Amino acid sequence: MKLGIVGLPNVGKSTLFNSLTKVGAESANYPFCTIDPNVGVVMVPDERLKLLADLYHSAKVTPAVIEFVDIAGLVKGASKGEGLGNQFLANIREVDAVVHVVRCFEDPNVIHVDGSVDPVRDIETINLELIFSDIEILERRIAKTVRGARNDKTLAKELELLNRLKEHLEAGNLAITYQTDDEDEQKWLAEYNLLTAKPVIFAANVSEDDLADDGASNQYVQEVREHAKEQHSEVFVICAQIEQEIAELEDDEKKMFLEDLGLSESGLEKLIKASYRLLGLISYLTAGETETRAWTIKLGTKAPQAAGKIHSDFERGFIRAEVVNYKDLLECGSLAAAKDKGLVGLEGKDYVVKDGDVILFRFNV
Ligand SMILES: Nc1nc2c(ncn2[C@@H]2O[C@H](COP(=O)(O)OP(=O)(O)O)[C@@H](O)[C@H]2O)c(=O)[nH]1
Ligand SMILES: [Mg+2]
Repeated sequence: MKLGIVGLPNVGKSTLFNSLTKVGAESANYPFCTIDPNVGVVMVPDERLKLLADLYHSAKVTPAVIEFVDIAGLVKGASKGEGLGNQFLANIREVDAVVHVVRCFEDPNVIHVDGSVDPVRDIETINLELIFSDIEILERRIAKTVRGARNDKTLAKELELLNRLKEHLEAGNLAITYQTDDEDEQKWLAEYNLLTAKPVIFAANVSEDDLADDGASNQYVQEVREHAKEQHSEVFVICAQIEQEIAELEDDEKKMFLEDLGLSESGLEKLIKASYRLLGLISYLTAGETETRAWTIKLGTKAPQAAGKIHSDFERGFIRAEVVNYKDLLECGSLAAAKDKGLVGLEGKDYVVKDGDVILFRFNV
């Protein structure tokens, strides 16, 4: 999974990015791999892994990971620019979801590019650039389709969609709010890979004082929440500056620090949970002496496809899955004890994998 961090300059994107990737640096299995300075890999915090690893005395623990990209340079007019601006937009095209950082903190020392704090105006500025960029893509596609559409029913249908989508965007709407039940249309929409069709999570960057009540007393945050509802997005409240301080701490210090602030989890944890929800993701687990590991799948994935995440042979040669909920396994103390109690299911190829399933796949190739 790849998340792109976007927003106007000076809203706290890099501060957030740095705090996220610093946390990643602590992982032994995924050392902070700097693919380039703006890309970082972060492990998904998952307390179930440690418990299972203790049970199995696992030599290795491998969490699921998320890749973050700090996408700078989105400003008014970015979609018009020949060079750089468009390059930034191209970076967004590659991500699964967008984390849109908006400034909800007052600080006279940090300049705002538009002179004042106004998160909804900022969101609209960025959205407009994304919309312009999408319209350009649609126009190019229309130009390619128009000739063939005269003699080809499928192309004619696609052209209708393209024109309807273009109107939708020209009216200031995002592609994600374009609703269709038509399977062809859904397929084409996925192909176009429009920026405004991507799921968005807003990160409302507040000052430290606004953290404890989750931004409830911050008027800007309320405005962002209203706006997010309209565009089917989630909001989470962070203080990027504090997040950076938290990232420097050891685990037990971290807990105390968060408690002092009246928080139960760090911004990173909130962000990862929000992205899992938004993208409809869950994790199943594999556990053993060699390795205990979390695997990310889409909600609704069946056993063979889930097995395919580990290795294509597991999917191809899938026979069955031995499945036990991690809590049951921990309570029983061993797989054998869980079996005795009838808590281990033998599941076939139609089994839909659940969050927290510990699975042993049987396969034959
Ligand atoms: N007061 C305050 N300043 C912040 C916060 N987050 C970031 N900043 C400051 O705002 C400036 C711009 O932050 P940066 O992360 O570089 O913004 P970017 O341009 O969006 O990447 C820096 O001086 C940060 O220290 C915050 O939560 N509160
Ligand atoms: Mg930056």
